[in-house]
Amino acid sequence: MANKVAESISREEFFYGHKACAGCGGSLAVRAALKVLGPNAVSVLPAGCMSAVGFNFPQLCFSNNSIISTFAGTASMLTGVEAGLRARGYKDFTAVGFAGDGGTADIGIQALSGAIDRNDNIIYICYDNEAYMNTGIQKSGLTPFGAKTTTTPAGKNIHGNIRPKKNMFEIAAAHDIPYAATASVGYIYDFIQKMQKASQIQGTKYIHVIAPCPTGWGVAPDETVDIAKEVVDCGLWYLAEYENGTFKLNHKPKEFTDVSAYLKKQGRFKHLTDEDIQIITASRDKKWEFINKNFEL
Ligand SMILES: Cc1ncc(C[n+]2csc(CCOP(=O)(O)OP(=O)(O)O)c2C)c(N)n1
Ligand code: SF4
Ligand SMILES: [Mg+2]
Repeated sequence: MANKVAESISREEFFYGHKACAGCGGSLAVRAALKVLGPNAVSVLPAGCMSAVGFNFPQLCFSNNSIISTFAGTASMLTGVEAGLRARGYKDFTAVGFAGDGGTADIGIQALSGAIDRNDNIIYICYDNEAYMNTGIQKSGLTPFGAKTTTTPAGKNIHGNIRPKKNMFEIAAAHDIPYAATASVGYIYDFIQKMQKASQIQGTKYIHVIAPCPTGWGVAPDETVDIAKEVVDCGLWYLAEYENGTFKLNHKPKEFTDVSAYLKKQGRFKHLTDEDIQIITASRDKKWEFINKNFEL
């Protein structure tokens, strides 16, 4: 399965020459997604790292048509782009958005909810690096429990973020969206396949891809892909789809790898105590109880 995808993927590049940090997972997600959608993708990027590193006048680092939206307005601009091009008689294009976790789960959630409700024919990708990275690593609604950010510091009395990560994939699915999926840049073929599938479905599509940020996570640039794989293998993230009213699990690890090993290799979790790690492991197990009960394999 993997080879077929590797063979079919375009050698053309649509996102290059950008100024992302070495090892940026978000830029990997954008690059792979655009390779699937091709030159007729019209991308919308709100304020966030991918617009900051991709639009550097006079260098536009997208070779397809691309535009920056307001921070909150990714989905509403996608709606406008899709309707406008359709009204002008264009048929062969894909309106695709690339918004961060803050731009999706916090400030952009209302516009996204509206677009799903209207079932606009768009693909919305949330590249999740688990904090507001572009403005210096602040907590978002998708920052996991225990992570140290500049707004959730770690000290004697408080050990990083005290709130759990929002269930954004399930929130999108709860709208009865035609297609929603989770992914990780550590399982890039799975992501590419989901992009291909989304490009063939009519209506709103939501893909939530874990995209580590070495700068904010405190890992080396060459660890991005491994850490994005490990978060799935240790059960803190899962690869799933929602289609025709049904949740489907795409990958079930036979045995989870060590949560503690995953956490301890990242600067943002270095302060965690054994007790904190137990809390994280228990919430993983609770989540998997839900997944095993409600998701088809
Ligand atoms: C209305 C508004 N509020 C705040 C900002 C400042 N701002 C720009 S990018 C950004 C962080 C974006 O975080 P996220 O969506 O997670 O994307 P990332 O930078 O992590 O890629 C913020 C707060 C803004 N541009 N507009
Ligand atoms: S700060 Fe993080 S998300 Fe932003 S460009 Fe650098 S690696 Fe990518
Ligand atoms: Mg972010």
